[in-house]
Amino acid sequence: LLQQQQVTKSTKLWELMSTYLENDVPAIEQQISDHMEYTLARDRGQFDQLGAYQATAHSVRDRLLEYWNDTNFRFGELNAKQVYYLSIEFLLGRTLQNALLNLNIEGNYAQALKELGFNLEELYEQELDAGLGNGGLGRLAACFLDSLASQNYIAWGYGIRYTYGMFRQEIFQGWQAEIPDLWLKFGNPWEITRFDVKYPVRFYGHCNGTHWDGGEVVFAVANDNPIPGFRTTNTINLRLWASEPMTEFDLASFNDGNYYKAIERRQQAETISSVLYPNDNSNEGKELRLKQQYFFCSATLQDVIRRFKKRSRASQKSASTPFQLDWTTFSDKVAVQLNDTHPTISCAELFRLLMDEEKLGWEEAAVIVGKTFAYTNHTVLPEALEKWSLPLFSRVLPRHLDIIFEINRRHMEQVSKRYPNNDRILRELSIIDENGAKAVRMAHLAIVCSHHVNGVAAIHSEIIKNELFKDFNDFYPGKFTNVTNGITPRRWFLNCNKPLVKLIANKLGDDSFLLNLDKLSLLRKYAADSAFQNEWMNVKLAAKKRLAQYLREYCNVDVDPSKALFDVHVKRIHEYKRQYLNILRVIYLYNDLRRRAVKNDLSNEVPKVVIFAGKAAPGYFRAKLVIKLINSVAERVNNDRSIKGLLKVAFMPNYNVSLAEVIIPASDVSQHISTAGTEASGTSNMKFALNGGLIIGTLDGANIEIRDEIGHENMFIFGLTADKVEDARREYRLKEKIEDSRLQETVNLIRSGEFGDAAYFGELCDALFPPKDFYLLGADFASYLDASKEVDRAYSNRSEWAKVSIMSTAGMGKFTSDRSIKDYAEQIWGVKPSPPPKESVR
Ligand code: B1H
Repeated sequence: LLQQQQVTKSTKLWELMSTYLENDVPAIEQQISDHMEYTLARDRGQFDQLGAYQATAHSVRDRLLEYWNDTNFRFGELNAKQVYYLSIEFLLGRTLQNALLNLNIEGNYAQALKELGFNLEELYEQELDAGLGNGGLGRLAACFLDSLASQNYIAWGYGIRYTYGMFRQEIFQGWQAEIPDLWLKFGNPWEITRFDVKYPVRFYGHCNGTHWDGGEVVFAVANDNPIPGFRTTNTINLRLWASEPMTEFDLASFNDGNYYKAIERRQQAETISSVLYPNDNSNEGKELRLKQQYFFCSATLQDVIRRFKKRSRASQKSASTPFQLDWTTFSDKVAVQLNDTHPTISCAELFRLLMDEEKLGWEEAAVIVGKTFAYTNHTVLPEALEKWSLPLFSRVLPRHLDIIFEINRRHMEQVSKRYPNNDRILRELSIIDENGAKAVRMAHLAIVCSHHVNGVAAIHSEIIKNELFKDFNDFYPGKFTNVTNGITPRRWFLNCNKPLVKLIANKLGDDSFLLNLDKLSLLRKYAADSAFQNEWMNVKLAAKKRLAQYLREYCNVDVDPSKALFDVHVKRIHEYKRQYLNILRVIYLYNDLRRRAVKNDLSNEVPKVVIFAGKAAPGYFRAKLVIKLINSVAERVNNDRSIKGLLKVAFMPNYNVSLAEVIIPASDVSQHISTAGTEASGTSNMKFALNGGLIIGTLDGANIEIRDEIGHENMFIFGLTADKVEDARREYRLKEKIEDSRLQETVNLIRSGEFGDAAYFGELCDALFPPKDFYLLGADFASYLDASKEVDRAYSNRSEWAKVSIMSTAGMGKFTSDRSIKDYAEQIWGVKPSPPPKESVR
């Protein structure tokens, strides 16, 4: 399909293209003006902010393309093992500032735009977020791309170019409303559509042995997004596939006189890459979702194989013997990382391509598959583990179901050899779930086909090994491992908190900690230095002032940032993340304030604003109810003059990457309070602590490792530990009522209609009573209130607070995604960095 075009070699062209754009201010001005005139066709000398942003973006894109082309050329020449990171989500956020900072040209751009009459900071606000992900999983993929590029790995990302990303959240009368995300409405200057790079992908049809035919075929078209490394020219590619109808007319329909139907079919093709499924940590089992998964996996593997062949051929060019493709070298050249089970169908697809298209035998193909894939698990919540019913699967992907059956037959053979006459273990380890309606268990397929399986934080990896996949861990000793998540300090430190980065760079002598985050530990020796504490707290105050403005503008909430404690709880709304526990605490604190107000006992009270943000999956009623409750409580609390403004509550609409970049630097304390054993890792905990925010949290996910790094005394830890959770549940089920009087009082207040809508909130109240309360809010409530009180106490001592804040930042070295990527590279992929040659580092 990729038609080989006649290639013309032009020395002149090569010379012209080998010169790079200058980065001095006049050159930048000229290029921005050229793009305004020639790319955007704007009136001379008259531009609005959007036009200025777009022209600026195009000029930055030109620079990215230079590096990106050089990088791809170098990857081809090296012909070394390349990492492919497959993810159904990449939550990139905005690109302009990140690109300017990574290329180290932000200052000159600011200057050039100033000369042209614009303010670069304002132009940043014109860019719409690329919200092609739900939450932590998608943002992790984006951070990993930054670290792969910055550390000079040979790597590409692959995913889907959704026409509509994560929905925009608006709040109407306290309720969440979902609005389509038109992120492409002004075009996207950061992508390059590769009309010539497209692959056919088949669905449905019938299968005769290895011959799969009929059904419908769509094209996957490549859209490339350059990902620049930080202070390196290594610029990797994120290739996102868009679906397109096949160009041939559907002749059958056409000849039937059904022209309309033929067009309709074409539209169906576009549907595949049209919208991101907005569920975090839950699986719907929808046909279109399975098609999305296969669509991007099939296109990706066809592309990877094409590249493997091309590079193999090129590297053997000089040999005298005729070219013979050596498939046994495939896994020396290709490492595929599966970001959760969403891309797992690619294991079966590689089997299919190798056997049906390339005519390899099963054994040969199996060896290649087994050395190519590795799988990252991100959740132990049962509702999130992907299963596809057999009837659905066999209809959409008949050939793949046959392949999976054969993988499973051989796998079951191995299992019975090892555990003769053990039905329990056969059932447990089978890829096919036969308890109830039969289904394909994607995690089991991923485990069987991968050489490594990892969890995303130490405790999570232990739970996987000892509970969720215990029998697999016994069956495959050494396959399971841990790679603790990380975040990129470029976006989550330099981009979002330049004043703090500057302050630290001044103290430590340079900003090399941005590529070597362990160096932050050198800050520990200044933690008690009162002059430094002062500067530190002033940086925090400036960030809080900025957020206070947002609170006024978007939430109509007025707070004094120099007095109020900013208490932040931002993440997807989910029962296991326990925003409900937090709002129960807020209600308790409010009621307590009212009581004390009557007694004139409000002195020494720490004023605080409790800030919530996060989206609920559109079909997750209870999560939406929690949003409504938060807004109802805010309405009541913020308007009660008796408490003298000592407590404010805000729900900030439409939490996304850009809003996170404003909130995170401004947080005094943030909430990471999942029921122990449920949050695989969490990554916002790392972002807050890196920016000097204190953490109140349970011993769950990465909180545990954060505590190990920054010290127990520098965190507010509360609640049950994971090993106590099961017993606590059992105990609670036997109880007859809520025993904690403070919780009972709080529930009564909601039931009394204090916050309106008592009928709605009844459901939430009921959920706390035994034998319910699966997420153990009741069991943790008392210790949560204690921890909250301890936060207030600590905040009253400015110097003590500053010290803990500095110690938090100082302890975050481990949680850079650079370290995570290095762990993957060494433990799982077997690859090393390949820095570009010195002369190309400009
Ligand atoms: C995480 C998901 C997830 N784990 C299914 N699982 C999805 C599952 O659309 N779906 O079907 C979408 C997302 N997301 C998160 O991954 C974990 O909850 C976090 O604890 C973790 O930090 C993050 C990155 O590893």
